[in-house]
Amino acid sequence: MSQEVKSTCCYCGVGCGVLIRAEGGVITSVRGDPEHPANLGRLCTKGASLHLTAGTANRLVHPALRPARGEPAQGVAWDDALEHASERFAQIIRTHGPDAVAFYISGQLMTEDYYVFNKLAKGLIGTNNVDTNSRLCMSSAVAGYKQTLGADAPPSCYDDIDQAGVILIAGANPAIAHPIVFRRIEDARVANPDLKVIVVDPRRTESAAIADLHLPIKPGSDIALFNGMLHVMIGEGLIDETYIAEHTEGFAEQAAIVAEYTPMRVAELCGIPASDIVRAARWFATRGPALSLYCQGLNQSAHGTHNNAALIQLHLACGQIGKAGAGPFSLTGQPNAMGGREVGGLANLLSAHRDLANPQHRAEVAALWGIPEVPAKPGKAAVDLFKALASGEIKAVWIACTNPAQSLPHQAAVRAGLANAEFVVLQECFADTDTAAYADLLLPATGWGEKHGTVTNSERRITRVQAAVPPTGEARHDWQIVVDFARRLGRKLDHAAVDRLFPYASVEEIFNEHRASTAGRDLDITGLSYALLEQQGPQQWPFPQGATAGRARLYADGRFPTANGRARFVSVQHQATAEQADKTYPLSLLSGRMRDQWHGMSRTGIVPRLFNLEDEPLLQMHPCDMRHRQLEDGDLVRLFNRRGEIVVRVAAGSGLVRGRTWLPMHWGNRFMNGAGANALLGDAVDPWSQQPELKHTTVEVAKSGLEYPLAVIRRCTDLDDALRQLELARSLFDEFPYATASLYGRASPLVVFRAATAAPMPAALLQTIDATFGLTGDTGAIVFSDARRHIAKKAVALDGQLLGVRLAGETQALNWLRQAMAEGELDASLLRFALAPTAAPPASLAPRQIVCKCADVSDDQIISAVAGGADLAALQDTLKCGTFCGGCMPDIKRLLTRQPQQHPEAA
Ligand SMILES: Nc1nc2c(c(=O)[nH]1)N[C@H]1C(S)=C(S)[C@@H](COP(=O)(O)OP(=O)(O)OC[C@H]3O[C@@H](n4cnc5c(=O)[nH]c(N)nc54)[C@H](O)[C@@H]3O)O[C@H]1N2
Ligand SMILES: Nc1nc2c(c(=O)[nH]1)N[C@H]1C(S)=C(S)[C@@H](COP(=O)(O)OP(=O)(O)OC[C@H]3O[C@@H](n4cnc5c(=O)[nH]c(N)nc54)[C@H](O)[C@@H]3O)O[C@H]1N2
Ligand code: SF4
Ligand SMILES: [Mo]
Repeated sequence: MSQEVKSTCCYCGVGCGVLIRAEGGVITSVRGDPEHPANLGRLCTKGASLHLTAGTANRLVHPALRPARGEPAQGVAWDDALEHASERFAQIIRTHGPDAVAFYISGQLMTEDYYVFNKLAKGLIGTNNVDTNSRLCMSSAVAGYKQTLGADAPPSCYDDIDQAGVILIAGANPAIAHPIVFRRIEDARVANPDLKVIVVDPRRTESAAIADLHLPIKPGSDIALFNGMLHVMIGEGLIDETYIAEHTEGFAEQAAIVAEYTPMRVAELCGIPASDIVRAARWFATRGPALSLYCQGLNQSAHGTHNNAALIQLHLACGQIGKAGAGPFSLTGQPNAMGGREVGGLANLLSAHRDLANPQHRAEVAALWGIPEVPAKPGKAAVDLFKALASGEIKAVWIACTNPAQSLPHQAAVRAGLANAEFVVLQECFADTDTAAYADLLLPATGWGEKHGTVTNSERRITRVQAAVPPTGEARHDWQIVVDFARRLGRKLDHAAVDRLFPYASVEEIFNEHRASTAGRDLDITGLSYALLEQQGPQQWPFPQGATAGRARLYADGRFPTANGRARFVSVQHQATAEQADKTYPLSLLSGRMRDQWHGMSRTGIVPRLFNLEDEPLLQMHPCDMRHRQLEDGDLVRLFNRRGEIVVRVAAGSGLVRGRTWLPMHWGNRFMNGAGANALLGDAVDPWSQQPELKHTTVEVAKSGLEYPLAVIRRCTDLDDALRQLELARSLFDEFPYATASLYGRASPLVVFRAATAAPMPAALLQTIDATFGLTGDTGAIVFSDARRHIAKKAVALDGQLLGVRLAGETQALNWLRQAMAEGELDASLLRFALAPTAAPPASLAPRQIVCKCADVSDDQIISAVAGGADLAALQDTLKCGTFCGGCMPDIKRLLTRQPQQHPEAA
C-alpha cells in the first residue's frame, strides 16, 4: 500500500511543503505539496531529491559509546547509553555546578524538540548554557529586529514579493539559497515589468544576474550604503515625515549621523559609483511598495545587528512597512530557526520571545514551568561555549543536529575545545560527520521522513510535519531522547519536580505546552492546534484564540511592540570588517552556499547527482589577482592566513572584483583533507548578537607546488557500493597534501578521487591506490606510462564496461571521462580513449549537453524520450526537466520540435 504523507522539506527556511510517498516502510518519492502556501507544489533540486537521502546509507542506527578518544565507538543499548550520559552529567553538575554543562543544538530541530532541550537546561538543570547554530545564522537578525521594531518578528510574507514595486536583496543569494523564493521574484518580474530589483552583494551572484542594479560593495560596508541612501532620501525630500513623526523615535539622531554620508563619501567607503547610491535611494523611496530580502551577507558580520538595523531604518524612514508589498523581510536560513527562536532556544532568550535579562519574563517562565526560578546568569553563546570547553570552564557538552567541527569559525580552536571536553554527546542521524570523531557517546536520531512535530518558516508560517516511515534502526525522535534523559538526570539530581516537568507521552503534549506559553505574547498561537494545522493547513502567527486566520503582515496600524509603541532608529555608523586586508593577507575571503549542497553535506553528499555541478571545492578568484601570483585556472593553491591553511583548486571567478575571493562552505574533512573554509575564518563576534563574522576574513594565496596530479574515477554498482568506495577514498587522504573525494553520476554512481603531490608518486603509492579502488587486475586492463614525464595511467574494464581509471602525472581527460562514465557510455572497446592526454573527448564520445541543469537531464535523454513519443508534459513528468527554474524550457521546446529533422532514423 502506498500513501502520501504531508511534511516539509528539511533544508532551507522557505519551508516548502512536500508530499512523501512510501511503500512498505520505505520512502520512494517526494513531490511539492500543491496546497502549501510557501511553494504551491514547487521544489528546488535539493527538495526534489530528498527521497534519495532517505535510505539507510551512513545512518547512525544504534547508540554507540567510545571506550576512549580515537578508538571506534561500540554499540550499546539505549538504556545503558542514557544511564551513562545522565550519570556523567549528574556527576559533573554535582561537582562543578550547573554551568559546567552545556547544550549546543540546531535550527533544524522541530519546535517541540527545541522546547524540551530548552526546558531541560533552563528548567531542570538550571543553566542558560543552551545555544544553537542559529547563533551563526539568525542571531543578528533577531537582535536587529528587536532593537528597531521591538520584537523578533519578520513583518512581511511571501505574497509581498508579488506586490512589491522595488525589491532590495541585500547580502543574500536567493537564487542559490532560497530558490523557491527566487522563482517567485522571477515570476513577479514577468507579471510586472516595472518592478525594480536591486542586489547588494560584493560578488556578482546568480541573483545579481536578474538585477536592474547590482551594487558590488566592499565587504562589510552595508551600513555606509544604507546610511548613504538615507542621506539622499532626506536631501531629496523622499522620506515619509508623517510616518516618522507618528510611529518612530530616534530619527533626528540618525539624521544627524547620515548628514555626513554624502554619496561621494559613501562611494569611497563602498567602492561603488555615487550615482548608483542615488539611484538605489530614489528607487527604494519612490518606486514602492519597497520590500527588502536579506540574509547572511548582513548577519554574519561583527556589526551584523547594525547592518540589519540600518536596512530596517530605510523602511521606517519611508513608511515602507506594515502594508502589502513592503517591509524588511529577513530570510531564515534553516528550516526551523524561527521555531527555535519562538521557544527561546538561545542562551539569552526565554520561551515565547521572552528575554532572560528581564526579571518579569523569568518569573513568568518559572511560573509556567512550576519551578521557583529560572537562572538569571546569561548562558554562553556558541563561540564562547567552545572556548569554555577549551579552558575547562564547561566540561560536558550535548550536541544535537549540528556539526560544529565544520561550521564554527576558527576550527583549530573549536576542535581543541571538543578534544579537551570531558564528555561529548552527539545526537545525529549520520555516523560520520566531522563532529562524530569527537563524540564519546553517539545517539541515533530519526531524520527527515521519520520525524514529526511542527516547524515555522521565514514568513512565520507553522506547518505540521508528519512521519511517513518508521525510524531507521534504533533511532529515536529527538524529543524522546531528551525527555528520557531529563527524567533520568532529574532523579539522579534528586529534582523533586522532574516527573511534573517532563510528563510528555506524545509530541502533541509538548506543542500544547509551548502554545500555552505564548498567550498574550507577540507570537500568540493559542488558537492553533495539531488538529487545526492538519485540517486547515499551515498557518502564520500570531493566531490567538478565537482567530480564524493568522496575520499575513505585522504592524499595519503603525504600533510596534516596544514600551511606547514606536519603532526606533538606533544611530548606526559605518564600521570596518573585523579583519582588513594588509600586505601579508591582501585578499578578502568570502564564503557561502552552492545550489545543490547543504552545509556539511551529511545528506546532500550521499546523492551522486548533487555533485554534478561541482565535485571539488573551488576558490574563485579575480583573473588579475591570479595573474599577479602566476596562477592559472585549475591550479592547486595554498590558501592561508594566521589561523590555518588549506589546499584548494583555483578558478577564475567571473563575478568578483579584484581583491575578493570566494569559497563554498560545504567542504570539511569528510570530502577533502582539510577543515575547509572555517580553518581560516575568524571568531570576532557582533557585540549584541554574538554572531561571528563568518562572511569575511583576509588571506593570501600562493602556488602549491603540487605539480603531480592524480585522479581516480571508479564506477560503482549502486549507492551502497559508492559510499563504500568513498570511505576507501577517504582512507587515502592522509597520504597527500591535497586530496578530495566525491560522488558523481547519473545512471551509474561514480566515486571521484583527486590528489596531488610535490614529487612524482612512487610506484608503491600507485599500487596502494589501485588496490584501494579494486583496479589491480591485469585482465581487461590497459596501461600507459611515460617514466620520463612521470605519467602512469591505467584503465580497467569489467564485463565489457569501463570499471575505473587511474590517471597519474597528467589528468586532462578527467572531466569528459567522468561525464561519459556517469552516463554509462564507455564500453570496453573504447578503453584506449580513456588514457588519451586530451581535455576534449574523441568525436565519437562527445559528451551529452546537459539541457536542464536542475534535473540534470541531457539532450540525449530528451531526444530519446521524444523519439519514444514523449510530449512536453511527459518529459516533465518522467525526466523532471524544465520543472525547476524553467530556464531550459526554450531548449526543451527546440528539441521537441526539431528532433525529427536531426534524428531522421528516430522519426
Ligand atoms: N543550497 C543551499 N541553500 C541553503 C543553505 C545551504 O547550505 N545550501 N543553507 C541555508 C541557510 S542555514 C542559510 S543561513 C541561508 C543563507 O543564505 P544566503 O545568506 O543568501 O547565502 P550565502 O551564500 O551564505 O551568502 C549570501 C551572500 O552574501 C554575500 N556577502 C558576503 N559578504 C557580504 C557583505 O559584507 N555585504 C553584503 N551585502 N553581502 C555579502 C555573499 O557574497 C553571498 O552571495 O541559506 C539557506 N539555504
Ligand atoms: N564559513 C562559513 N561557515 C558557516 C556559514 C557560512 O556561510 N560560512 N554559515 C553558517 C550557518 S548560517 C549555519 S546555519 C551553519 C550550519 O552548520 P551545521 O548546523 O553544522 O550544518 P549541518 O551540516 O546542516 O548540520 C546539521 C547536522 O544535523 C544532522 N541532522 C539532520 N537532521 C537531524 C535530526 O532530525 N536530528 C538530529 N539530531 N540530527 C539531524 C545532519 O546529519 C547534520 O550533520 O553553518 C555556519 N557556518
Ligand atoms: S527552496 Fe528550500 S525548502 Fe524549498 S525545496 Fe528548496 S531547499 Fe527545500
Ligand atoms: Mo544558516
